[in-house]
Amino acid sequence: MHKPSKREIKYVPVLYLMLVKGLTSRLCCSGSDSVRIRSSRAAAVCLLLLCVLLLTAVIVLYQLLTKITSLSGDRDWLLNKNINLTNERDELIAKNDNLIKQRDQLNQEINEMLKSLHEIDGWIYYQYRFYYMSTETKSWTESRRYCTERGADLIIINNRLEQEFVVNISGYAHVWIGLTDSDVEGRWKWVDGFTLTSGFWQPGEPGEPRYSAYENCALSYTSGWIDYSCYRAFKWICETSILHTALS
Ligand SMILES: *[C@@H]1O[C@H](CO)[C@@H](O)[C@H](O)[C@H]1NC(C)=O
Ligand SMILES: *[C@@H]1O[C@H](CO)[C@@H](O)[C@H](O)[C@H]1NC(C)=O
Ligand SMILES: [Ca+2]
Repeated sequence: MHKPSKREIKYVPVLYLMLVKGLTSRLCCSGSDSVRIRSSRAAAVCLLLLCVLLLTAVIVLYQLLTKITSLSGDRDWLLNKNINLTNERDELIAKNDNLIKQRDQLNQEINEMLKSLHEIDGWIYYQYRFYYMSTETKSWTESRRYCTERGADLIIINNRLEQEFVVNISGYAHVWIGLTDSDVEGRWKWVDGFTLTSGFWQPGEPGEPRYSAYENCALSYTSGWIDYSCYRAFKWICETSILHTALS
């Protein structure tokens, strides 16, 4: 398993030489007293033991060296890999930044295109929808017809922000919105058929029950919604999605 290194091999003859020297010294001086023989024998045993120890140490050291070499190789590979991965990550981050920039630019271009396209004929672009604020006044039904003939409908107010937008574009005018209870008295429905869940009625509205049979259409005003007679003439707001307008 373990191949002795050159260094180990080099030590072997030296050790043998020492051993032989010890033996011959014992042979040549066999005539001397037994104390000398015994001490030289003990020296030889010591030498042998040292030899074995030395050999073991060399083997252990060699194995450690091999292990260290292979570990440092692993470390170098991992360092290299880490550098490569860091580089890849930086590239990806840069690419992502670029894509985000491109996307934002495209979105901005689209928004500007849509705005410029529709501000021309009086349509206002807001939050991916188009709105038309009338200058004339009409009854609720006639107002609605104006919108539907243009691929839109009277506005459906979905949230507080849209209500705020309506107040902003209508100024201090009362405007018809797409809300009516003319089908079933007291059940307010949007023009898309959905029942009103929560609204922005002015306090005290929808009005008193004794008038309510005549007040079946909803107007929006700065202070909130009011139910009113559908036959009266007011300004109105149409709303449509991008798709509708693009197709019309
Ligand atoms: C690191 O990248 C270099 C050059 O792209 C490649 O030669 C090397 O094998 C890679 N190293 C690792 C550990 O993936
Ligand atoms: C309405 O107008 C106000 C004041 O100009 C503005 O701060 C607000 O953002 C607008 N709201 C909407 C929904 O357009
Ligand atoms: Ca809406």
